[in-house]
Amino acid sequence: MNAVIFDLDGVICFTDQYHFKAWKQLADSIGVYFDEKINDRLRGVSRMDSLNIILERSSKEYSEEEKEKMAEQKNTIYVKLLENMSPEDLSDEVKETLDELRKRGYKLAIGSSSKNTKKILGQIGLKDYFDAISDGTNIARSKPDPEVFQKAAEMLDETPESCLVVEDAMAGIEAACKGNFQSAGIGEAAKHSNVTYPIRTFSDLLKLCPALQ
Ligand code: B16
Ligand code: MG
Repeated sequence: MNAVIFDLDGVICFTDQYHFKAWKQLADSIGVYFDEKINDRLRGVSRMDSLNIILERSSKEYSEEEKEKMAEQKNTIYVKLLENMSPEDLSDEVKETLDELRKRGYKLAIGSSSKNTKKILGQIGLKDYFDAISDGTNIARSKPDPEVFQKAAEMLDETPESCLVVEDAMAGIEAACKGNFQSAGIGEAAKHSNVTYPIRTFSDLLKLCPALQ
């Protein structure tokens, strides 16, 4: 392994509560039921795919144009909530593990479905930290398609086989698997039947990644 590709939301930091608040506000405004359990299904899934999951509960059919508008409304609320994030939302464990992996010689990248990746990295003080950022702005297909990780590997000039993907979402482990990446699953993703390494906590990565020559 030469490189580690990290998912952002749920791995490096936690934006769940903001996604939830913003989707809830949108769902309430159109009278559609939405709860934490449905929110769990949105992990790692793109904005439009998330909206389609939420609208499964709606009796009304919406046009693509109306859906675009709703997704935009949700994003405006979400981006405003992201202003609450600061370097304090980056845990010491995550920062120290990242620094140690870099010291051990690994290239480090982000592979996130979020179109707000750069904004979030800026808020938590990691704006120029990673060697590559592949996110919702440079892909056509979202997880479980492997494209976001394939682009990250290309940016790093590495093959999928030489990269470890770190994910918290089932869709992310599926994507890693389809793309021939090794994977480390944290939280829910540790239970995926195809995960290469289930991990309990972020710093467990240090057990999987010895110093490179
Ligand atoms: P945005 P990740 C994902 O980020 C989130 O887990 C998912 O809930 C969200 O819908 C998606 O990003 C798109 O986010 O609306 O900001 O473009 O886990 O892939 O880092
Ligand atoms: Mg995630």
